Amino acid sequence: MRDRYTDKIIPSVTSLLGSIQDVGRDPRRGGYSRPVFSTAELDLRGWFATEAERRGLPVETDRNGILWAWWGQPQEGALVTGSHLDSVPGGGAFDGPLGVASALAAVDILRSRGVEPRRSLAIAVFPEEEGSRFGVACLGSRLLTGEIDPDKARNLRDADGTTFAEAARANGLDPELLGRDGQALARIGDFVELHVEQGRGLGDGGPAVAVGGSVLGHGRWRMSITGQGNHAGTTAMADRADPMVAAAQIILAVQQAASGVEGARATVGRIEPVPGGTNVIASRVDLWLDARHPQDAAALDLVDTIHGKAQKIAAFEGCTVSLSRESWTGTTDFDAELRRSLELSLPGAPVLPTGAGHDAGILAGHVPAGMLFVRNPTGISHSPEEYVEEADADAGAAVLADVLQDLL
Ligand code: HGY
Ligand code: MN
Ligand code: MN
Repeated sequence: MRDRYTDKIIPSVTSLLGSIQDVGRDPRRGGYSRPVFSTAELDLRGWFATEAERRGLPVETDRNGILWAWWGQPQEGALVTGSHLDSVPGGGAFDGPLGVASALAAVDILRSRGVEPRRSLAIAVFPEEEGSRFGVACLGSRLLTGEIDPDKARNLRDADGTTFAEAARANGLDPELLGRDGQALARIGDFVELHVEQGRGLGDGGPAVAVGGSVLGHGRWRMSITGQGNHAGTTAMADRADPMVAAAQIILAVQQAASGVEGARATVGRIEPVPGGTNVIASRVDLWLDARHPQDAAALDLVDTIHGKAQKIAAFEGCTVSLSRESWTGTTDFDAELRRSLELSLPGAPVLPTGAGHDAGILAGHVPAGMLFVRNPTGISHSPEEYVEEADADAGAAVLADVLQDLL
């Protein structure tokens, strides 16, 4: 792409993303599966370090596994941009990597303009933003800010039973050092995350980039429904306490309860019968509820309603149900002053709320944080159909460069 001020050729965001397009492809689900510390995510970390060092930005990994690429000395009050590289199972190519690639392209653009930063600039890459492996979204930024207890984080387990402490140690971190990092936090004077839009707020035509206004409150709860495991062929229908039958009714109850609350969203996207045999009546079913609402109390009330319905359904089916909260972040407005600065850099750009959680949403409770969203013509995300046109991706990087230049 050509920079509009210098007319110099800059590696396009699309070409940067093209160099990782085969990393972590998921042949079964389609799209990408890049859980934290998997081979795929480690390859992406390597790609980022190579691209950053190629630009003269030394990369360091902090005690929470966050990558920091520095233009200038690490210092308090620096300007930080970046995003994440991990994905949901079968995710798209842009959720996370677009923000990282755009940050690298923005550095190229600023260099081509001869910008000499008056304060250091860093590109940060946060681990486990999706919470796909260890269950807690934005785990890296929650650790950095102290929003999760380090012991709870250390003991999180993935589907194979590996703890986050074990995975962290296997990847060169000292699990005992996980937790709030005041020095790293002090280095963030402002944080700006560019992200693919997850929705259609930008529509067609018009500006390709919007300013983030707020992040919808969002939480995750695990429900375990316990029944009586038995043989599928020798157990009469009247003699069953089948947790799968209870789960089916509970999932329907989730959809009905959320549909009745204006602005609410509730989803069961993951269900795991135990033991999970075709000819076996399950003994237990675990399912995960994702619930969100602009008003925190409404989200929590909705979960209470769902829990009450689940208990009645389970009892009717001769089962029991337990509910435990795995993560929660209330609705967060981005820093007003930083948002105004972003709006000044993007005259006429819409200001959009987002229903998706982001590291910027966690950081916003601790440092001035803001977001930019780049048009996704499908509006679809957490799916292989997530998309960004090349011209819009390059427009996003150019706007990010403008914003960083104004803030530098
Ligand atoms: O779940 C979310 O909203 C985010 O994509 N982690
Ligand atoms: Mn994301
Ligand atoms: Mn996501």
